[in-house]
Amino acid sequence: MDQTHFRSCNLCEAMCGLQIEVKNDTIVGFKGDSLDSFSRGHICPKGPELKSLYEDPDRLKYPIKKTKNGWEKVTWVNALSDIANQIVTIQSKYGNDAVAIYNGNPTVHNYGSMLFGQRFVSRIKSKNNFSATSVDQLPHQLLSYLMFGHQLLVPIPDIDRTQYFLILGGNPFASNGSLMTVPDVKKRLKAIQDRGGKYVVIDPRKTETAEHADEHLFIKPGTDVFLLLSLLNIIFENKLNKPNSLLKENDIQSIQILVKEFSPEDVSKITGISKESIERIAFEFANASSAVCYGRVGVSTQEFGALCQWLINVINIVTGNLDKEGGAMFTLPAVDLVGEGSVMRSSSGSFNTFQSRVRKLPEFNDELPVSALAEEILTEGEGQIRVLVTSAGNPVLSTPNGSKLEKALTQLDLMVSFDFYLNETTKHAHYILPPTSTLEHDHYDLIFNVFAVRNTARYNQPLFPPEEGMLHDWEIFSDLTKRIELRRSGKELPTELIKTKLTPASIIDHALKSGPYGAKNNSDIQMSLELLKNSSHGIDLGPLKKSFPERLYTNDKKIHLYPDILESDIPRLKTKFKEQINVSQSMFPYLLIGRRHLRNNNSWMHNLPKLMTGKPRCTMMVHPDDAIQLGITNNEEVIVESKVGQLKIPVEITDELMKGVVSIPHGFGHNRSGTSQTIATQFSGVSINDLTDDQIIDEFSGNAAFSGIQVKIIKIPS
Ligand SMILES: Nc1nc2c(c(=O)[nH]1)N[C@H]1C(S)=C(S)[C@@H](COP(=O)(O)OP(=O)(O)OC[C@H]3O[C@@H](n4cnc5c(=O)[nH]c(N)nc54)[C@H](O)[C@@H]3O)O[C@H]1N2
Ligand SMILES: Nc1nc2c(c(=O)[nH]1)N[C@H]1C(S)=C(S)[C@@H](COP(=O)(O)OP(=O)(O)OC[C@H]3O[C@@H](n4cnc5c(=O)[nH]c(N)nc54)[C@H](O)[C@@H]3O)O[C@H]1N2
Ligand code: SF4
Ligand SMILES: [Mo]
Repeated sequence: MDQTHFRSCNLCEAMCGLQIEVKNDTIVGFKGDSLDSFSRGHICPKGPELKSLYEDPDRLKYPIKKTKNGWEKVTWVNALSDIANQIVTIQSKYGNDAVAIYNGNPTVHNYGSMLFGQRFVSRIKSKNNFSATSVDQLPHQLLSYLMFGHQLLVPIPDIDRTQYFLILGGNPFASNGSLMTVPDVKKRLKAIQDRGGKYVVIDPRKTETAEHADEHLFIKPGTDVFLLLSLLNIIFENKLNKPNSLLKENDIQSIQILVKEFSPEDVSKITGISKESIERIAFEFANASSAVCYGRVGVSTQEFGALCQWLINVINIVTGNLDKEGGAMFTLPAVDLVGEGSVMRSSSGSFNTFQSRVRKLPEFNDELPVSALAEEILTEGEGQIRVLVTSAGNPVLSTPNGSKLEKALTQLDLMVSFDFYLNETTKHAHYILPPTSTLEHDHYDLIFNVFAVRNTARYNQPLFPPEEGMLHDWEIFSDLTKRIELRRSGKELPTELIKTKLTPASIIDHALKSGPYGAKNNSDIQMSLELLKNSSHGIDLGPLKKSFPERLYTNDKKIHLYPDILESDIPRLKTKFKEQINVSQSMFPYLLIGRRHLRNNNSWMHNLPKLMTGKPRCTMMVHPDDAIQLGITNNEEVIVESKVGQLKIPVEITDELMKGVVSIPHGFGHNRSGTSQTIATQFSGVSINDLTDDQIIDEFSGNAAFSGIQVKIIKIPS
C-alpha cells in the first residue's frame, strides 16, 4: 500500500511532526511535517530512525523465558499465567512489598503503557514502586506540589515571548528541551536574540546551547543552589522584587532573612562565578520586561536538587515573572491532568507519607527513590524485594551505582521485563515481554502536552499493523493485571488472552470531550478523538495563558512561596555552605558531570546504525590545563575512579570544560555479556553510572545526585 503518513515523534519531549512516505508497505521517505504548526517542519537525526527501530533485526517480537538451555520462545498465555501465579504466590507468602516495579523513561512517551501500567501498579499495592522520575525531574514535581498544590503544575518557560532566558543545567540544543516541550528550540532561542532579548547559560561545560548564547558562565558542579540564593539576596537587597497578591508576607520575609547569609562575595568563591557577574545577572533579570529562570537535569540531579528548583520558582515569582507572558507559565492541555473536576485529573502528589525500608528515604507521589532499589533487594528481612517488574527502563545503566544493582538483580526470585531489547537490565529477567514499537501503535501525548511551550493536541495513528502475535504494552499490562486479579480470587486462568473493551484511545476520547476544549465545556473547538483523527497535522490551541488563581490548587489559594517542610533542609544547606567555603584538597580531586548528545537517547538507541556514525562519543572530556597536569593526551585511555567504582575510558581534551571538571555521557556500557544488541555492542563505551553513587542523593527529596561526583583520574603507565 502507498501512503503519506503524519504523526509526531515520541522519542524525546519535543513532539516533532513527521511526514512518512510509504510505498509497497515500505518506508521510502521521512521528513519533518512542515504543516505541523507546533514543530514547523523541524526534526532531529533521531526521528527518521523510528524506521530503523521498526526494522531492527535485534528487536524482540515474542515473549521469551530464561531456561537452563538459554532463552526460549513461549506463548503469551503461558508466560502471563506463570507470572501472575508467581506474583500472587509470593505476595501472599511475603506481603505485597515483595514485588517491586520500575518504570523507565519511555513509559511517559507511550500513553498505552502509561495508562495501563498505572493500573497494574495500583493493583500490585506495593510500596516498592520506582521510576526514572527519581533520577530526573522529581524536584520539579515535588516543588510544584508544595508551592502550587499539584505536582504537574510545572512552570514552563514562555520561550516565544520572553526577553531574558536564564538557563541552568540544561542543554536544549542536544536534548531538544525538557520540561519545556519545544521542537525547533534553536530557532526559538535565536528569535529571542532577534527581538532584542538575551539568553544566558550557566553550565560547567560550554555546551552547544552555550556556544550560541549571549553569555555563558562556568559554574562549579553542584553549587547552583548558592548562586540562586545570592541572586535572590541581590534582588531583595536592591528592592527589585515586585508585589504579588497571591503571596503571604511572612514567606517573603523569611526568604529575605535566609538569603542575606549568601553574599555574592562568598558565593563567588564557591561557584567560580565572579561577584560582578552575579550582581549583573540579578539586575538584568529583575529589570527585563519579561524574564524566566529555568533549570533542568544538571540542577535537579544535585545534592540540593529540590532547593534549586524551589529557588528557581522563587526567583520567577518575586520578580513578577510567574504566570506572566514571557515568564514561567502553565499549560491548559486538551487532556487536563491537573484541573479540579477533570476526568483525567492525576493525583496532586504526596510527600514523605512513607519511607523506604532500609534507608528511610521519602516517598514522593507513591514512589520511592530508585537509589534505594538495590539495597531493598539485597537487604534481608521483612519487606525485602523478591520480584521486580521493569517496564521500558534500563536501570543497570541509568541509575546510580549500576553495578550494585546488577548484582542485586541476580538474586531475585522473579524478574519480568517489558522491553523489546535484550539489554544490560533485561538480560537478568526470567521473562522478557516485548511490546510493539512506535510505528505499530497509536499515541496521544498525555504528558508532554502538559509541559509544552504552546497548547497543542495531536493524535497519532499507527502506521503498520502489529505483526501476527504481537501485543502492545497496554494489552500486556491489561491481561497480566486481570490474570493477577483472577488468581487472587482463586479462579482458573483463561487459556486465551483476556480482551478488554477499554482502550487507551477510548479513555482519551472521553477526556478530550470533557476537557477544556471539549463540547462539555462549551468550547467552539469541540475537541474529540474524531476531530484529531481528521487533523493530521495536529491542532494548535494557542499560546500559554494566565492560569492563576483559577488553576492554583493549594488549600488557601495562595502560592506557598516558602513551604514549611523545606525549613528542615536549611541546616544541611548551611553546613554545606561552610564546607564549601573552606574546601580542602580531596582524595578525588575532579568533579564528574554527564552529557547528552543529539544522536543518543539515554541508553537505548545505540543499536540504530545511522545514529552511531561519526567520532566516538563515549569519551572523558577534560580541560587542556588539567590534561597537562595529568600528563595525558587525546584518545589515550585513562582510569577514572570514584568511591564506588572504576572504569577505563579514552580522553577528549577540550576547553569546553571548566577546569577541574570532567564529563562522561550516560547510557553507554554495552560491553556486558549476555545481551543481544549487535550494533550497540560495537560502540559499547562504559557506563558513568558505575562511578555514580547510590548513597549520594538529594537527602531532602531522595533524587539522585549525578552532578559533581568526586573522581580521581589515573594515567595508565605505558
Ligand atoms: N539527544 C538526546 N535528547 C534527550 C535525551 C538524550 O539522552 N539524548 N534525554 C531526554 C531526557 S530523559 C531528559 S531528562 C532531557 C534532559 O534535558 P537537559 O537537561 O537539557 O539535558 P542535558 O543535555 O543533560 O543538560 C544538562 C546540562 O547540565 C549541565 N550540568 C551538569 N552539572 C551541572 C551543575 O552542577 N550545574 C549546572 N548549572 N549545570 C550542570 C551539563 O553540562 C549539561 O549541559 O533530555 C531528553 N532529550
Ligand atoms: N549519570 C547519569 N545518569 C542518568 C542521567 C544523567 O543525566 N546522568 N539521566 C537520567 C534520566 S533524565 C533518565 S530519564 C534516565 C532514563 O533511564 P531509563 O528509563 O531507565 O533508561 P532508558 O535508557 O531510557 O531505557 C529505556 C528502555 O525502554 C525500552 N523501550 C523503549 N521504548 C519502549 C516502549 O515503548 N515500551 C517498552 N516496554 N520498552 C521500551 C528500551 O529498549 C530501553 O531498554 O536515565 C537517567 N540516568
Ligand atoms: S527532536 Fe525529539 S521529537 Fe523531534 S525528531 Fe528528534 S527525537 Fe523526535
Ligand atoms: Mo529524563
